[in-house]
Amino acid sequence: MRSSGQTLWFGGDAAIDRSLDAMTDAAVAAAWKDIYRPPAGVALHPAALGRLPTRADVAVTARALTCAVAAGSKDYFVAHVRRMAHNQADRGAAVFAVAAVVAALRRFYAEGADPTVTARALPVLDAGLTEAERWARTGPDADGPDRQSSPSEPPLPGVDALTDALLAGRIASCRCLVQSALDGGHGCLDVATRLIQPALYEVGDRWQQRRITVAEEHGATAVAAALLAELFAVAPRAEPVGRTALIAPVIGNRHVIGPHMVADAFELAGWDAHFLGAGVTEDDLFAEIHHRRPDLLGLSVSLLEQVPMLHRIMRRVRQAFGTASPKIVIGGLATNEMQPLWRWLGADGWGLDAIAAIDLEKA
Ligand code: B12
Repeated sequence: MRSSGQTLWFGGDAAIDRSLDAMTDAAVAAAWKDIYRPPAGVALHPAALGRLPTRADVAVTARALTCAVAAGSKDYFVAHVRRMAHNQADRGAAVFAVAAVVAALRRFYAEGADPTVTARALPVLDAGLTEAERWARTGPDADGPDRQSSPSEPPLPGVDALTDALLAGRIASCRCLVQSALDGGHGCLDVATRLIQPALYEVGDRWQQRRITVAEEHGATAVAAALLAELFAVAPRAEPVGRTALIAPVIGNRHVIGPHMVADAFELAGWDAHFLGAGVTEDDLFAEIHHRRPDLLGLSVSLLEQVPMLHRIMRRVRQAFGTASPKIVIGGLATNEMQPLWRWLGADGWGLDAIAAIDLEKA
């Protein structure tokens, strides 16, 4: 894991946050126009177009900038730029595209923004631009993004066999593999995190490498969800601890198995745990927090582009509840691939997986 000092240089100012939020759409439109404005009389060659950034790249980076400024963390924006450059390299696109996006955003904020916003945004953009230009000169470095996608404990034997059985939709074989791990003395949480989770990661890798179809991936996921439901239904529960946890994927995150597993882990540990599925609106999430008044709010992000929404919810919760705010713990693949993120965003904790999430609360 890369270590990086936390850079917090302003304490959060709601008015500036609002101006920044309001400017994001204008920044995307201006930066997009800027990148695609060829010099007079020059038409962009179609081959160049495929290597240039997409509007989605611009929007994701503009939102990451807003989030970084609101969180007061240059480090988060630099890490975002690095991740974007890796993504560009992975999809065979030009790495200089990331520098082009950051430079276009910088021109917008330098020229168009109100002075207070400019003063906050430019140092963040400059740090990101330095990183993006370094990448454009040298190409991707070998170490890649922070990544620890395996569980906090080593995977159990049988991951490959389970992956194949999940993909073939053979639920009876899957049950046998789960049962033999349980018979081997492993608890339900261990089996979920160290057997079923790595099998799902393997499914994701095969899908990314186009070795399986989307339909196979969806089928495998459905079988895994059924296995997890069976597993947790019979798992022994600790005595009630009198604490409430509310666990939710952030708005826009459709990956629900991981946070559901975390909610189940809290339930087994004696918590009154509630899980909100995908598709919940921001208002519904807030209504649920008001209703349940949880001691702990666990938020899950799977993709890089979901991080700004995570931070927005964290800020809103703290503004709304002040000192009565629940403890906010974050997790999910995106946080595992950018491990200092929870500190940069000012969360109260982070868990690599369901086992680590529970340990965090025991500490
Ligand atoms: C199944 C799946 C889907 C399903 C999800 C269905 C469902 N019911 O959940 C569907 C089809 C919807 C889907 C969609 C997409 N997916 Co998808 N998906 C997966 C897959 C194969 C498995 C996800 C999973 O369940 N993992 C197992 C769980 C248990 O692991 P986990 O989520 O990491 O959770 C653990 C920890 O992270 C942690 N944790 C999680 N949340 C929290 C919260 C707290 C508070 C704490 C403390 C801890 C914690 O604890 C959990 C349990 O131990 C992954 C592969 C992978 N590596 O995960 C890809 C993957 C995540 N998907 C990916 C992509 C690209 C997408 C799409 C963009 C594809 C597309 N082009 O449409 C969309 C985006 C949808 C969206 N808006 O969110 C990529 C992400 C790449 C990246 N790093 O950015 C992956 C990694 C696949 C890959 N290898 O490329 N996906």
